[in-house]
Amino acid sequence: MRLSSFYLPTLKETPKEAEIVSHRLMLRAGMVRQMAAGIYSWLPLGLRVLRKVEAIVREEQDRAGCQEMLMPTLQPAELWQRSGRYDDYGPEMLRITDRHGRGLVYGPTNEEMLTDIIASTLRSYRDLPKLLYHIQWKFRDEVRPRFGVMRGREFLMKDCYSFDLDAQAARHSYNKMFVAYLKTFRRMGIDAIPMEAETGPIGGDLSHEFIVLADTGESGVFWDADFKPMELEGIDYDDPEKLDAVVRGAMQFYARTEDRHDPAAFEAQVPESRRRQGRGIEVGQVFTFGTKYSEPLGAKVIGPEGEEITVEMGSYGIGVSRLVGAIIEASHDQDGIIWPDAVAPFDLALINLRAGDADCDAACEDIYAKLLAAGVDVLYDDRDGRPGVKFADADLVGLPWRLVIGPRGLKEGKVELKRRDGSVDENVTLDQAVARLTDAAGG
Ligand code: P5A
Repeated sequence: MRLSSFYLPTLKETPKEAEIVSHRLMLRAGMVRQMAAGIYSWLPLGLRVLRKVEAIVREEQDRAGCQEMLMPTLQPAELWQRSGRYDDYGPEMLRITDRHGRGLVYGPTNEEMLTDIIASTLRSYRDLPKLLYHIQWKFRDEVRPRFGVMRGREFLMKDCYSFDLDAQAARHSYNKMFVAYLKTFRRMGIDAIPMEAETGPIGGDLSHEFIVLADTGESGVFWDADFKPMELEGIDYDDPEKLDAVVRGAMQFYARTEDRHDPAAFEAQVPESRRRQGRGIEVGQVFTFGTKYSEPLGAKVIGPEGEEITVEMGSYGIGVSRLVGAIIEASHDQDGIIWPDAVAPFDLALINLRAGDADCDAACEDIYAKLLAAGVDVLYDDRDGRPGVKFADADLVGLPWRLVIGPRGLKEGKVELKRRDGSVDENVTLDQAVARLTDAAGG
């Protein structure tokens, strides 16, 4: 993509309304624009990141044996009256009346809707288990939407729902999702700690939030500094014992959100030197809640002995749009974003230091074509502008690699290859640059 034609409305000024760094950087880098409180448009640069995050979430859901579907954003109010949540959900739920006077809600979550689908389609215990998910916009009329896409009113969520025959099978589904979440967040280059959490309006008795530690996070959290990231390679989702061991391994460390915090247990389990208290961003939450929805909505199957069995359920959410902000909170410096490779909007910023100079233009055009052909996603700064502006924009946008081509280096056949995180800073030949970048892009 040529920067001269790419729609990238960057801002020089720091927007006043943005209280935290990820929100400031997303606005300044031209990723999003606010349309109303907590409601955003995603501009091309932001959308590229959102789509990458979404793709990783989707791949890991599929690997864990979940099947993707798509439910609508608008739901009949009647479904929520049947589950009893129509009144319980309160003013957070946006209620709409259509031209025929029928009640609709803009879905804040989909337990009712999918349970209703299952109730009217599954007949036999042989149809279970089922793990179904979708990635769809949700609406929650938050009292105080803030921090940009972190606490939006309209936001993109991946929500998965499990349907099992008994509590043990439901626990296996919960464990599958727990491990899939650890893998998902790790692939995005962030550490998310699973913490015991309250179940809130979703309900049930067992729940974990996946927390990225950050001072700007909205959740107060307590954890054991010895918490170790788990080994996740080669885990077979069909091996219940192995999965259970991973989940138990994670749960043996004290890690809880403040609603669940138990000071006495914290002191008993964790030596003082390892006790940590701080703040974090909740990027996902998993729940298991038995028959809370299947009972009132009639999701039953016929068991092996011909008896009726109400299915056991769980639900599992990831804040897809929130993750974009959370990743920036976890990875930036004073000059801008530092994208982890897996979610970067492009792989490389190619900077032509003297656009209009015949040699610089020729070298840039040549390497741009070669890199694109090798599968490297390049944002080529071909604008006619000062080097300082180009460097500042490249730092702000934060692509993992930067290749600078200028008249002086070119005379010696050299270009400058850098990593945004500072781990590489070398003068190399054009051919070496192509080889290195092709390698890094997995080509
Ligand atoms: C689980 C899936 C649920 O709604 N039902 C379906 C369950 N869980 S949850 O914890 O309430 O939400 C799941 C994740 O969505 C993100 N999230 C938000 N992101 C941005 N703005 C918001 N206002 C917002 N509310 C929730 C969080 O990442 C949460 O973990």
